[in-house]
Amino acid sequence: MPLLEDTVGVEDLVLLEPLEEKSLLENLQLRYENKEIYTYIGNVIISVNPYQQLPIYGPEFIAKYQNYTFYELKPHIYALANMAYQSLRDQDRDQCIVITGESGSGKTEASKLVMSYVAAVCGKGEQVNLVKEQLLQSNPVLEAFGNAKTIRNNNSSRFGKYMDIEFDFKGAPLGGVITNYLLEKSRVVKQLQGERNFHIFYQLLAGADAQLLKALKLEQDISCYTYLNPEVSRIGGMDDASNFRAVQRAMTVIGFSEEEIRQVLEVTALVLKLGNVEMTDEFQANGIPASGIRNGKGIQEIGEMVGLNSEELERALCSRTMETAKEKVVTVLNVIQAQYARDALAKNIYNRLFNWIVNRINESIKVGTGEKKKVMGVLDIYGFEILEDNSFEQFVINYCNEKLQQVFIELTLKEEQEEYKREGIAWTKVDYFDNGIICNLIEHNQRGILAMLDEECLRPGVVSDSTFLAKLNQLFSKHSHYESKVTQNAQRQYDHTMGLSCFRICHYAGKVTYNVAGFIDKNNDLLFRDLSQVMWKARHPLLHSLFPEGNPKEASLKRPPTAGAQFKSSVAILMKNLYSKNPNYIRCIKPNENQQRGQFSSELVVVQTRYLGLLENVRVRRAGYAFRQGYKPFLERYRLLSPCTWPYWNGGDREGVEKVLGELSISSEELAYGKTKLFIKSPKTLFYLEEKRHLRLQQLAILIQKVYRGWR
Ligand code: AOV
Ligand code: MG
Repeated sequence: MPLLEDTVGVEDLVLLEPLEEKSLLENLQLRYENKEIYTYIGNVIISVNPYQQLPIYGPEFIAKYQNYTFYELKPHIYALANMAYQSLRDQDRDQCIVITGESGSGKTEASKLVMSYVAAVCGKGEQVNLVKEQLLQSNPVLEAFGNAKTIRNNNSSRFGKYMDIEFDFKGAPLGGVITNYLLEKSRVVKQLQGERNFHIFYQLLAGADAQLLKALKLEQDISCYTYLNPEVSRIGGMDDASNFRAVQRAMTVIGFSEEEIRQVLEVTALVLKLGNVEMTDEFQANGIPASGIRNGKGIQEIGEMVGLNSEELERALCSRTMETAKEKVVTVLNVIQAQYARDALAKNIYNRLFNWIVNRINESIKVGTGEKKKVMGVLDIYGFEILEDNSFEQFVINYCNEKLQQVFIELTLKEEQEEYKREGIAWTKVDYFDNGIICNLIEHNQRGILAMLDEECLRPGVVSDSTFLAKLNQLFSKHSHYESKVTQNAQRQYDHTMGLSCFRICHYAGKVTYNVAGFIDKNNDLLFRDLSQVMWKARHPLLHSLFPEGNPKEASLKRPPTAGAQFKSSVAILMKNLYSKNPNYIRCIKPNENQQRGQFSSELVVVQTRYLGLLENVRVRRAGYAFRQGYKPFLERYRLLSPCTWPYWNGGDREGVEKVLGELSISSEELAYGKTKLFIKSPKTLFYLEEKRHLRLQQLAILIQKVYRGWR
């Protein structure tokens, strides 16, 4: 057994001596430098991004991990996937796999490794294989439309994703459901220096043949499009053209028809072309600034492609109709406003297209109701973000992470303590920081920041980002996790890093300063009705279906929920979902900022280990017991170690376990007998038991051979 041989550092941080931040980092670094990227804290797995292909994946390794239990082999994501899958299949416990970490730490790769492991070990047969293939092929499609190159990660997911994979009672996959969270749609119209738009745009231009380009009325040259940053067109190691073909193939496998694929590409092309619609004020009338469209060719082509009257489209882009119960007033927009309307439309179309794709995939992979299902959820969601300039997006992303931390605390730490209590085992209390207070600051129904933002968005009269900020300052001046210039001045703190239009939240992971500029607008997330109405009129079936509220008959004066409110309710559903399952954690760490193999920056890693709460996690785990198991399965596994319990045992499970362990040299401090479970303090003891069992199995095998030969 490869156990404990060629171990680099400690494989489970529970075994770390002395236990402190420095030794924890050194251990991770030592292991990383020896290409050991996985390390445990009990059943939590830490994964440090190797930025290179390591020869530790694939069928051979899958087969290996399939046949051993968690602690028997080197730490590996496969071991975690195996544990989760087996307990789903054999113990009927729904599982979730929560993957967190900052941008570029390896979450998406980890989620794909989990999925491919599960696909490899679960069920066989033609139908099952199709389901597996569809589930796996959803990845390239979602990545094409939802991922982009950022400064931090060449393949950064710009949306959050939760996927429930559903299994039948035997553990064969039936299908799944994907939920997506908050696509970063601002990227459609503008990218930071060194970043790209969503992959699909480049894939389409690089991969489409001349005929398709012609049909979509596209030029191949990236510099033709204002929505595409010309400075980065290619990414090293990424072949846009061949990825385009892969995406089309994947869509076909999932079940998109040829017609649907064409329509998706048409809408994608439409977004690109919309960016080139140039606004001008040469249409200024009577001295009032008014906009119009300079080069009519682009809008003409858009009109032809999606079956729209281009004059109507132009009108919708350049003017706004205000409707009251009695009358309609049309105002012309100035150039800035018209550009804003155009960009809002592009972002909206793309965002809706993305949601449509997710729904379409779900339609293909969803499982009929009625069947009893076992579920494994995989969550790959944006990690905590502290950027130089933090806005509404960072605010909601960090809120989500705050909630996930709460699940982590509740489920891992609290549950740990409570289990000891339930089992009647003595427990020394470990203090930990409960971030409930921060969650509350953000999400409280009447008095939370999101509620205040909604209130400001809905309040009649003059509202702005600064009236919103003033409200927060007033309400939270004494809150221990809230700061702003105003509250600082009141306390005579002079902090030059804090701008006047900012507030700061002391998150569990660190302080983040948010600039309120744009909060109201982004939260409102309204599209002018003129635009939704004209989109609805398009003869293009897909585009038309994306704007149901454009139907004048359906048009209601009631406004849709704000972006913040929507996000909050989807996070609440997610939390409920996670709480109902048995959690498995993958904590991803990014070792350097350069996407380079072999580089381990302790300064960068320490920040992450802190906000992942790793040290605290180890402390709790150590204060208690690393391993626990019900008496019955434990006895089943180890009863062959004692002549009292092997081959026959008629007594109770717990007595049997006591008999087995009583004969081994294990210190009594290592063990605790709970009401229904046995607890073992350190993994070493478990290794020892496993080794004993392994030797005994070998002896038994030899014995059986002898008996067999004797018979012949
Ligand atoms: P993320 O999902 O955590 O970032 P990714 O999973 O996209 O990060 O990983 C970033 C890159 O690191 C990948 O494209 C790979 O090149 C490399 N990588 C990650 N894990 C592995 C691995 N196990 N083996 C080899 N290479 C790996 V973001 O989506 O930006 O938060 O929003
Ligand atoms: Mg990702």
